[in-house]
Amino acid sequence: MEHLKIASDNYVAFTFFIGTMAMMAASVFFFLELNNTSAKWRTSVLVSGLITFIAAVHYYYMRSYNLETGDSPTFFRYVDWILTVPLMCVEFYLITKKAGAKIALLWKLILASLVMLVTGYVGEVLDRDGSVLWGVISGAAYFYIVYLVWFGEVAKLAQTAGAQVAKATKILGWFVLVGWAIYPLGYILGTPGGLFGMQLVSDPAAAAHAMDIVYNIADAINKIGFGLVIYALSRTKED
Ligand SMILES: *C/C=C(C)/C=C/C=C(C)/C=C/C1=C(C)CCCC1(C)C
Repeated sequence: MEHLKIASDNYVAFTFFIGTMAMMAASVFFFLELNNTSAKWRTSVLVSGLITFIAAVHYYYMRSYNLETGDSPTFFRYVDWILTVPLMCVEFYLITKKAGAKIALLWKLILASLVMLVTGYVGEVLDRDGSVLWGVISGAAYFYIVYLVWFGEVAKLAQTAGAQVAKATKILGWFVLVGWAIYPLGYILGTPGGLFGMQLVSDPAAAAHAMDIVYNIADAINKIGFGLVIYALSRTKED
């Protein structure tokens, strides 16, 4: 078997490796902490662990795929997102459930996230020439999620769910508004349509590398950060 060497300036491979380790470590942490988590928050912390665990398995594959082929593991990337982003919607539902969140709200969030991801995949893989249009549709679905979390049902329910849930929802809202906004930046760097026709990186290989690095950083921030906010909420004492 050929031995694959990683050049010290290969930041794509580096972020895939560190992403894999970070997701694994976070999963072990969330799963082991379940034992001393109160029953009320156990499912939420479990879901945090599932999100990073699913990502850890995908990162393990993406890391070796990228190392062996030099290509972007776009397919694995989207399979990961299509599983983990809806689980993040489940987190919003679980923490606002006590305040009366209905299953319909969960479906709204999941449906919007699926529209966001499927159109993103179409723009990245199936119709790259139309990447701007698909990115705009994806962005609209993204802003709908931002709206629900900041001003819509999620925000309103969180207000009546106690100070701690309200605070956690606010922080998660920042993750959605700022942390998730890193992804469209990766998309703009890596797709031929660029930013409404303006290409920021013209060399296709460099563009793909930039996209992978940006996505890897965003995943680490959002998946682990999101889980830690839920974990912190599970440690608060109140109602
Ligand atoms: C753990 C993975 C997460 C939180 C992934 C989130 C992904 C997004 C918020 C992606 C959004 C996109 C747009 C808003 C427009 C361009 C296409 C996407 C799919 C990159």
